[in-house]
Formats: sequence, C-alpha cells, structure tokens
Amino acid sequence: MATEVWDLIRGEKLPHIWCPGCGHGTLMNALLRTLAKLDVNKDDICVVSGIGCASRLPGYLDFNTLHTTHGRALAFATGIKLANPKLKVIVVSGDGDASAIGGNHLIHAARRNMDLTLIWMNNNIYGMTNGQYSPMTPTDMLATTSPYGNLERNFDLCKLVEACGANYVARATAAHPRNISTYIEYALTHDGFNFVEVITQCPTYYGRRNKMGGPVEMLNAFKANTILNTAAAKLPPEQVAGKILIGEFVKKSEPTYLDRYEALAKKLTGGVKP
Ligand SMILES: Cc1ncc(C[n+]2csc(CCOP(=O)(O)OP(=O)(O)O)c2C)c(N)n1
Ligand code: SF4
Repeated sequence: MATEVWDLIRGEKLPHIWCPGCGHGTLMNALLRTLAKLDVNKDDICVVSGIGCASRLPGYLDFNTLHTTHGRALAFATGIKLANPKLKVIVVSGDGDASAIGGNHLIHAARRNMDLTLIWMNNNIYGMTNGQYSPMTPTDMLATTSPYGNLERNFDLCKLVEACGANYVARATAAHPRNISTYIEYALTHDGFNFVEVITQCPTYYGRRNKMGGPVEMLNAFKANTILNTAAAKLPPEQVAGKILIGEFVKKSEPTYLDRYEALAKKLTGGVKP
C-alpha cells in the first residue's frame, strides 16, 4: 500500500510552533511528500536537528528523530550513521544552526563526504531568538542586532559545501516546492554528502523588520528574483547579478566516507567479520 503523508506525521504534536506564513512549513510539506513517494520504511530513517525554528521540524515526523544542541546536529548524525550505516540519516538545520555555530561541523561533514543529507533552511535570520542577524543576513539589512543595517557580508554556502567536496549540492526557494522535492529525492537516493539549501521566508522577524510585506510578498519576491543556474549560464553576467541562483550545482559520485571505511575494514580483516 502506498504511503500517505499523514502516516508520516506525529499528529499528537500538532499544532506546530511556526508562525502563519513561515517558509519552514513548505519545506516540511515537500519533504513529507518526497518520503511518501519513496515509500520509505519509517524504521530505516533517522531525522536529526539542532536548535531553532527550522530545527523543530523532526518533532512532527513519525520516524526515528533526534533534537540535539545548537549547531551540533551533523556531529550527532555522523555518529548515528557510523553506528548504523543502514539508516538513512537526514539532518535539518537553520542558517544560524549550520553556518554560524555549526559551520565547522558542516565543513568537515562535507569534506569527509559523509553519507548524510543536510536540508538547510536559510531564512537569513535567527528566527527563534527574535531576529538577530546571521551569517546569511545580507549587508545593510536590519535585524535586532543590526538596527542601523548589517555591517557584515553574507556568503554562498552552496559554494562552500562544493569546495569542501560534497557529492551533491542544490538550491531552491519556498516559492519552488517542486524543485525542493526533486532535489530532496535525488539527495535521499544517492550516497555521500548531499546538501539541499531551501531559502525560506521569516515574515515575523526578517520580513517585518525590513518592510518586505507578508509571506505572499516575500514569496513573490523569491519568484521574481530567481534564475535557474542552467538558464543563468546563457545570460551575460549583468543580467544575473543580484539574482538568486537555484538548481543543481554539483552532482557527482565520488567515494564517500563509508566507502573508504568499508574498504579499509575489508582490507584489514580479509572480509571476515569479527
Ligand atoms: C549554544 C547555544 N547558543 C545559542 C542558543 C540560542 N539559540 C537558539 S536557536 C538560535 C538561532 C536559530 O536560528 P536559525 O538556526 O537560523 O534557525 P531559525 O530559528 O531561523 O529557523 C539561537 C542563537 C542556543 N540554544 N544554544
Ligand atoms: S520566527 Fe520566523 S522562522 Fe520562526 S516560526 Fe516565525 S516566521 Fe518561522
């Protein structure tokens, strides 16, 4: 029997904590539909998170789930995967969680090409703690900790993860739910470090403070400012400048950490299980 989305939700945990119009809900919807389509066995999946609005997601999913400490989800997930390589381990994280306090874990999980899927919800702000700027808040934008405009520069985490050596890197926005599902499906069916960035809207802290309108206006802005990377490659740079690039940036099948680990174990034991 085909899996229904409702079968994958912990109904008793609802209502969820997210504000009306929060983009994290769109991501959860796309993730659930993809897992239902793949007809996964619940016991084979483990979803791990750190702390933040984004990181509350696993609590609503009826799988093995682990809500850990801020920034450390990838470290816990690495341990889970090494202890039980048969599990499909999915990490969900916010921009603060994975690019600030958890940035070092991200670099090394991607460098190892560790067999994990990281779904990264980038809403350009620390939502849960009332809107401090994050490493993803663009210069000059307002936050509770940058009331006169952010002095820092944000950066492209997809490029960082690519440089670290991940097997798969893709980006979509909450205005592109079909792309989110396509990229998550690929990530969940391939080995190595799979990174899917989803740009989400935080109307409560980022949108309101920066006078971007409500969730609908923020989603329309994502749509209006987005270009697929394959289309962008055919355009002159001035037409791409300032746009959000979405698409699949890296798609390769280099040996993963577990490939190397298993090869070494075989070499040392001659294939005989201790
Ligand atoms: C060690 C530690 N430092 C700081 C915090 C406070 N804290 C909780 S959530 C959070 C930011 C979450 O932001 P993000 O990861 O961008 O997710 P969002 O809430 O925007 O979805 C912070 C700073 C914490 N819980 N633990
Ligand atoms: S504060 Fe922002 S990120 Fe958190 S639930 Fe509300 S809209 Fe979403």
